[in-house]
Amino acid sequence: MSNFMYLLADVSKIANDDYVGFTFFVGSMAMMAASAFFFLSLNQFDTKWRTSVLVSGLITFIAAVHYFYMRDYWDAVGESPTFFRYVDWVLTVPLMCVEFFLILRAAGAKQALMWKLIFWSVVMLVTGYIGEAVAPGASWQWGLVSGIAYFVIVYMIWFGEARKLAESAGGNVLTAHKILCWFVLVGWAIYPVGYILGTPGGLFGYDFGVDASFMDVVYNIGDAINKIGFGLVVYSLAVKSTPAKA
Ligand SMILES: *C/C=C(C)/C=C/C=C(C)/C=C/C1=C(C)CCCC1(C)C
Repeated sequence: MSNFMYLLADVSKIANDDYVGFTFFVGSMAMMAASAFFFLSLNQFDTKWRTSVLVSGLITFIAAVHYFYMRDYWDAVGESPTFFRYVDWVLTVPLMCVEFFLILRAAGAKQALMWKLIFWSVVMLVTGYIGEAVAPGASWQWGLVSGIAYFVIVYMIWFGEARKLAESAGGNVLTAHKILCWFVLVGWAIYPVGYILGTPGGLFGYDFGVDASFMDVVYNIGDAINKIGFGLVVYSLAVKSTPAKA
């Protein structure tokens, strides 16, 4: 078979029955398109909003690079690319924490707030990785620690100091902050649900018997919603906060 024929065979296989491969494929395009959109929009904003939109673009761009790689890995090895999944998250989730800091900076957010959010996000992801890949025999214990770190983040942004800053900022910043809070509470909850369903014994030892490829589909959909949607909230805040040019 020529290379071209391989390519055709590959594409039809993905389109027909390989939902993981297909969502990796669509995911990489969506992340790439979103990155181009965020990067190319930068010039239209006041300098103080540019960093926020730039970070939105970096989040989707880092994800796009991982998605291209994870798609190939899935195609070649036929296994879930768990390790690269977590490398992606450990880079992009702290950047989402940076977004909270950036939009609250004008209201007086201190870097300490950013570092606290980053710290808890790294705890959440490292312990989650251990439970999923290193010590699956103790997956619920590690998942529990990870879940506690997740709730610390939820608490800080919903009720803690981040919330207070958002309230003192008011207006568009408060609205954007609230929407981002919903992303973290509902959008991010997709991941622990995938973990519980897909890791044998993930919920206090209970086994739902769902296989790892199901988790990949769930995570791929979750990533697209969370990374692109989150970035668009920041983008629209920047649009609303930039005075229209005459
Ligand atoms: C773009 C990627 C994002 C927003 C990834 C977020 C991932 C999480 C919120 C993962 C959370 C987990 C738990 C809360 C417990 C079980 C283990 C994890 C790592 C799946």
